[in-house]
Amino acid sequence: MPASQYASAIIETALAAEQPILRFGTFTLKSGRSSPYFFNFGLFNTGALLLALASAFADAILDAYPDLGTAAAAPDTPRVLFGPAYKGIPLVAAIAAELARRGRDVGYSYNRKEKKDHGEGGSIVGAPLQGQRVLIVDDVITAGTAIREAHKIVEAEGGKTAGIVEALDREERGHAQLSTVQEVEHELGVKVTSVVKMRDIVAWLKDQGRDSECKAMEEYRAQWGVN
Ligand code: OMP
Repeated sequence: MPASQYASAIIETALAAEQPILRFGTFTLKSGRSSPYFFNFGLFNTGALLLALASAFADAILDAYPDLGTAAAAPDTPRVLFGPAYKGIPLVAAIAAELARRGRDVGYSYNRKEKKDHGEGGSIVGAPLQGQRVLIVDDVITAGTAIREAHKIVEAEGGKTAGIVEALDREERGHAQLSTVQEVEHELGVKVTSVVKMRDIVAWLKDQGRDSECKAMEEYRAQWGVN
């Protein structure tokens, strides 16, 4: 499926939700930047919304790794999905279930935030990461703090980060001229795949003739975006 198709599907789902998941206005980000839009992935909070999100993720993942979960998967294709606590937990479970529905069975796991010193022990729940090639699942990468943390957890468990898939790439500058996503790709030596990019939102707004919102997005991109 073309990337633009699952990107606009998720944009439309986000705008149509009872509590709008994608909003236009003025929002202060974790980074302190003042943004004309905000995507709140915590609001994919019904079964139907979660399924729509998981399905768009599955589309993006299979686009990036067509052999994932097949018997013929290449040695460097990820084997396990990892969802960092807390937001990554329902997400990774739903994506794994959606991939299985499409005949692609892969392991999934997530971390506990609290250390457990009895019972099964350890901080990872689900498929073991030891010796595995791991695809980290996340919602938004802005400054990259959360994703670098998730990478450390994977490596500490003996896994190898083989890729990252995120719901939204805001395509914003990181520390210098590269975007945060490009910085993370260089630093960790892996590909970052996204379901929606900022440019998809701009294209969608243009398509709908929502000129003032489109203009605000373009201005923001001129200030914080990358070439
Ligand atoms: P980093 O850990 O700095 O990469 O920031 C990621 C976080 O940004 C997410 O987990 C959200 O809390 C937040 N965020 C969104 O969820 N949606 C947006 O559109 C923008 C942000 C943000 O604050 O930049």
